[in-house]
Amino acid sequence: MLPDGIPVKPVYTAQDMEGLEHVTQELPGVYPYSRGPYATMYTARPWTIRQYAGFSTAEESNAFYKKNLAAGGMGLSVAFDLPTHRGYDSDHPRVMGDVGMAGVAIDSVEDMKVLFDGIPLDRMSVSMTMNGAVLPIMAMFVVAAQEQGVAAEALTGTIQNDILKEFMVRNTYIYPPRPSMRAVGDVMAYTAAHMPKFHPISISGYHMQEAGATPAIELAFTIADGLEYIRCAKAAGLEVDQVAPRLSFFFAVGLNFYEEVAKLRAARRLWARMVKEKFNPKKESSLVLRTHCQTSGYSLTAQEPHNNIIRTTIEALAAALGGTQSLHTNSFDEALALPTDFSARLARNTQLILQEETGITRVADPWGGSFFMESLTASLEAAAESLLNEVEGLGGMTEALLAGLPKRKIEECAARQQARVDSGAQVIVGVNKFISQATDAEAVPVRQIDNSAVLTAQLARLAQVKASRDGAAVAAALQAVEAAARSSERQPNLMELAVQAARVRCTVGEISDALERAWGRHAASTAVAPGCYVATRNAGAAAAGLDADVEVAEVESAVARFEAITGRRPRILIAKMGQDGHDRGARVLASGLADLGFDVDISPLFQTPAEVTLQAMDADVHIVGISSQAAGHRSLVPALLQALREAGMQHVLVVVGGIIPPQDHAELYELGVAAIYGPGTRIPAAALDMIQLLVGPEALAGDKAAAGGASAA
Ligand code: MLC
Ligand code: 5AD
Repeated sequence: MLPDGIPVKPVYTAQDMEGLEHVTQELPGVYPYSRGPYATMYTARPWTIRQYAGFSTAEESNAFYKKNLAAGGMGLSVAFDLPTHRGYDSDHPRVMGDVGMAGVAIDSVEDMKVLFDGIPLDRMSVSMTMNGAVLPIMAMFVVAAQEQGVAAEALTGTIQNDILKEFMVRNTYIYPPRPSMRAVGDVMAYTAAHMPKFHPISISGYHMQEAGATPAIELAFTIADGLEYIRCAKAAGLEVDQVAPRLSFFFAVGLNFYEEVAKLRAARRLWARMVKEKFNPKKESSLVLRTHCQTSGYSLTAQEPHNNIIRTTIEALAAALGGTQSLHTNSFDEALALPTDFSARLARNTQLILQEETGITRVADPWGGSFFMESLTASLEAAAESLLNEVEGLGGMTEALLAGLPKRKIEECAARQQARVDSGAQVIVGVNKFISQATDAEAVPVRQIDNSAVLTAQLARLAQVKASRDGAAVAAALQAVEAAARSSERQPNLMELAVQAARVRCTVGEISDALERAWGRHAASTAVAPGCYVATRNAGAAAAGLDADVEVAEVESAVARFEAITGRRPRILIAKMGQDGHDRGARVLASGLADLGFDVDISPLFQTPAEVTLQAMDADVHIVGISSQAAGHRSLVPALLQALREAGMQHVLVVVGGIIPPQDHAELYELGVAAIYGPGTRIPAAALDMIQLLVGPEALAGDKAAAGGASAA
């Protein structure tokens, strides 16, 4: 049985093709494109090796890009830092810990020019992963190119500009959904008018799978998003044929090999059918789904990190056999830190070896006509279509989002998946089976970013930009952006105004603030999906003939004993600090611990240490659990410990989870962190460990030692 409930049989025959006879007639490059968007596929041109990268300053990222291109990379893909994503300049007090950490810091056109210095933008296609601050960043790209002598018309590439999935899973939104969709539409209208070779959106399922979605759910919600963006383009005044040929997609490719191949085949067919049915375009190219893929970050482990090279290779093969147009392969040190030069080279070479040494590029859609693959493709398509219809029935994805449907479905999947991994029903080699005593993780050197040096460099350039620009022109440009955002007319186009603002050296923060004055900032709900974790564990136990899951029962009795000793159940505040919006871990932990009997509070996203301290005091918690996925822990955790001490809350147990390189553990423990729970930690093990840290071993007395133990997990 696949995670989507699709059964898999040991053998497939011609009987499984009943009702599917028509698909045996399909050809690559021909409607409905299941077999690929191009007739010749990789026989004419292999997929683009496009490695997502960015860190520190524009200078350092530029040097990294040039090295990558010289060594076989075929396109660029920019990772911006979190302050930039969220519309803050590097000097904003909320973001100091995040500048340059998870991507490159960009404050103005001057940074953008350095980022692309010496890179021929008329020939090199550039992907920019930007959603929240899409208007200023896209505008700065256009202006930087113009000032390097390349007209907007000549630019090739892709801007992610997919805000719907930000509200679902990725969390780098700034404004509420409806005005955010207006910005998306204005970018599409601008590129349709001025940048005919550019893809104005990358409709992304990737982050849904990373957040827990099964392949069918990823497929359904991504196609539903795509339909919504065509409606959004129409609202911005475009015809379907002016936008659909340049829409682009982005999927995750995880380790479920057959299902991932089938997903890409089903995606093309479902999209072609839906667009034809709902919008009836005249151009054939409006029906063709072209996609980028990225191997799954979630599938990679901190334990025995070199195993990740193998996982990524298998995922990359699935993406290629599924017919992707462009691919990023993750680096093996993914679960520890950002890629080093060495790990990035291996990741890129994985694709070069697939393209140059294996011969897989010689045949278009080699799976075509396979009894199993065609049947699986049809099953996935049907599963996705039924969920897609549910979304359409609610009035499309914006309405479904506001009703909370997609987020809830994805979080339920994530909790169930965690329960299956924790119980061992889903095997992860080196994590819950074949655990090695080797200490490879400690031996892997990781990229450390000197945040204070990046910050100093950014502040200096910002000051220089602000000192040398025309203050009146800046004020007028920002005023125009704000006035247009406030107006209910859709003219002038916000991208046109953002370009003018970028040209006179308004910063990312200033343009974003002008929009925020008109639109406000979005705050997400903190409610989590309860019940799935323990229900899945107990269902697994029942299938094995047991009354209940033994480990779950063990934690529940430890919680009861804790309550008998202290008069309260263990209460934890799970908090996210800085601009790191990766909240799958935090939310799964919250729902799992709540199922196990803890009292759980969850902080809003993007908190400062002082805000977390206040919430911890208000809720009078025993534990603060910090989840950090974007390298902010080195500055934010010490600041939190300090703030707790100053508030007289030093008795509170502080535990940290997420992506914490082993090199940083000693320092965090020395500062007073009680425990670090890395990727792969089983929730019951962490629960027992925290109870024991709070009241000593007596709360666990009578139970056998916690299976696994948190530190080994
Ligand atoms: C290619 N071409 C062919 C062909 N193969 N023509 C005929 N026959 C064939 N067999 C032509 C295409 O038509 C096109 O020309 C040109 O060659 C380039 O091919 P492509 O297939 O369009 O590839 P590419 O330019 O690489 O574009 C791929 C894409 C694009 C359409 C998927 O949107 C893209 O590159 N996306 C990348 C997105 C990305 O990197 N995102 C990172 C997210 S990371 P023409 O003339 O038609 O253009 C992230 C992580 C996080 O999100 O959360 O932070
Ligand atoms: N450089 C390289 N890869 C990155 N990723 C995220 N940020 C960067 C970066 N700055 C990758 C990781 C992550 C996925 C979302 O993108 O693989 O899992």
